[in-house]
Amino acid sequence: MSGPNTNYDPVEVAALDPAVIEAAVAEALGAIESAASIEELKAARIGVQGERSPLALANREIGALPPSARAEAGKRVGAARARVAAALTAREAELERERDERILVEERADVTLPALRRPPGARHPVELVAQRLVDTFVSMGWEVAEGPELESEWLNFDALNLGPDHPARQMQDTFFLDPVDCGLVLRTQTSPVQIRTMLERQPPIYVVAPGKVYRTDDLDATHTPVFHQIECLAVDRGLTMAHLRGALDAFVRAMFGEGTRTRVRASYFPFTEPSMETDFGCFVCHGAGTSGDGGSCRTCGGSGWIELGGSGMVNRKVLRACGIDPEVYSGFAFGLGIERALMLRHGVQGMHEMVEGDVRFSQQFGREV
Ligand code: FA5
Repeated sequence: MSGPNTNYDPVEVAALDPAVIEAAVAEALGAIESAASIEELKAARIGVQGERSPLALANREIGALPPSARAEAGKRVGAARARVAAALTAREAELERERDERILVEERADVTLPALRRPPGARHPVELVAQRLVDTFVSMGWEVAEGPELESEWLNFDALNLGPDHPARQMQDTFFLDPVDCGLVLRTQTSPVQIRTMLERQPPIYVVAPGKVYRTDDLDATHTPVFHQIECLAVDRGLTMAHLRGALDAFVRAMFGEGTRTRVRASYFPFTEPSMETDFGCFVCHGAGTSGDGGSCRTCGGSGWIELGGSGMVNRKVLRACGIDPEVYSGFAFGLGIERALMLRHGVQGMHEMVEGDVRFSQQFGREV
């Protein structure tokens, strides 16, 4: 910057020459206009407004002018800088608008595109119905008991009073483990959980045991080689057949509703005495036993009834074998097929649908049965 000089002629200061200032403004406006992005405009701003820009340098020269000349020079430089500043602001707004429009186009979300969401999973309806059965008993104060699927032959048969010659022990019913004399089977029923429970606990006993069981049955409308049962066992003072009927009725009502047709008939199980079988009315032929073409109903085999489960008063021999005095305590037990319960509750026409694993079958039930 030049020093103060009273004889100074502003016209002779090149930086303040109106033509030079006009040229600096024109150059600045050109640089601003040609900035094609906000980043380029930032770089241009340093060149036209920064400390070393022509107009900033001209501004510094004003202080060296005689006082009489400063006002006019100041106005000229100020006006020039204001034009440049206004052009910067306008170009900046323009570039920001362009950028926003571009982002809106580039980042547009197509809300009509099909969603890639995975459908939520759900448990198999057999599991759901088992849970509902368990809940029915738990709500009456019963506890849940468990046993292994690979069971000792002794617990699956002998302890339940199924002697070595009982037909259920034959190879056609039971999956034995190799070698056959290893004493292990895939359990054919949940009844061994009765024995496990009575060996572990003292009466009063009220337990419910759901689980998977295995038999060498062929797959047909009402049978599958792998199925589920739910076992209920009560041992207490003074329990009678009336309590058993009451528990069965409460269970059937809670599970299938008031109008369900069931019947009990005398039966035989070595571990209960007396024993009963509970059947429900066939939901395909509605008890008629015949199909539409006049033949016998394939679902119930023509009887009009489908077996739901067995039951009875716990055999005194079984109580004694488990260390429970039958003179003091009595007990009742029942074991029901869960797939059959699902058939009855939801009118499922055959066992195939339940075991084939087609997700369309399960989807009909959702998360609750
Ligand atoms: C028993 O398994 C006895 N443990 C039940 C029991 C428990 C009796 C407690 C007395 C006291 P059963 O073999 O009848 O009984 O089988 C019980 C139920 O399992 C049958 O009524 C039926 O609903 C179901 N079930 C039997 N076999 C199959 C199969 N292959 N597929 C599907 N469900 C079956």
